[in-house]
Amino acid sequence: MRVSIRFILASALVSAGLWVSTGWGDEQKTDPPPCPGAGYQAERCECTAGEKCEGCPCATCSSDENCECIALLREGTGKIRGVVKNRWAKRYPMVVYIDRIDGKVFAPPSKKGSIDQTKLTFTPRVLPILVGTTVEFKNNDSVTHNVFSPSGEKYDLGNWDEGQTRDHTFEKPGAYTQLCKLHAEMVAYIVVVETPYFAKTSIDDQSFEIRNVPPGKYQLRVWGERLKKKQLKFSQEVKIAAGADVKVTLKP
Ligand SMILES: [Cu+2]
Repeated sequence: MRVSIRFILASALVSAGLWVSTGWGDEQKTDPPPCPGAGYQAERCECTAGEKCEGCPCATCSSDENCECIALLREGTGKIRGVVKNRWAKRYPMVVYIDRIDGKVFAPPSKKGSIDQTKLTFTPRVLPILVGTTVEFKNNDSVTHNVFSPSGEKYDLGNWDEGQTRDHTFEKPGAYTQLCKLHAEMVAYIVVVETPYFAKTSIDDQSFEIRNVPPGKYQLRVWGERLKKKQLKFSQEVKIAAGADVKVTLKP
């Protein structure tokens, strides 16, 4: 049971009025107080300064970029953890996702996805999003950049200089190769999926984790920029029960 000591301790501190915020950017990081309401499980996640933490209904991030906050595993859901065994997963992140859930359409998040351009590189290289999500393309380089994609419904957002941004909303699922007409070496991939249940693999150990999956039987799929057509058709069934922590090995 991971409704951990940290949770209990934090609850006790909050109810005793002893919670002291040190600012999360301080050297001694202190967990923010958990959301009120029982049955939540504390998990770490990354988030953006000043915004609500993804997956957490009450925690707001501090002024630090990419600070950590507590995300919460929603009650009655399960977690899928695992690794992707494929040689390319050691070089490029892959996206593991629940393909689709019949009869279910998910509202896109109000929070935009983000791709930055610095040092003639798109960051991140791979961005998985839920269909309908708007992505903000930044330019934090001292040179002009362009953003276009030859994939799917195609887009060309034009050229712009440092400090400006452009938005694009992805209305159809699929993998969009993201290029810059001014710098042929620049590439990124936006992977638009039909459920919010997706994760990116780590280059270090090829692991991934998908949280807050409602109970059910699903098909897990894998996208990778170097995977061949046949490999992209790979799928593996996974069954989730409330509170489950399911471990899988995927070999596309
Ligand atoms: Cu460019």
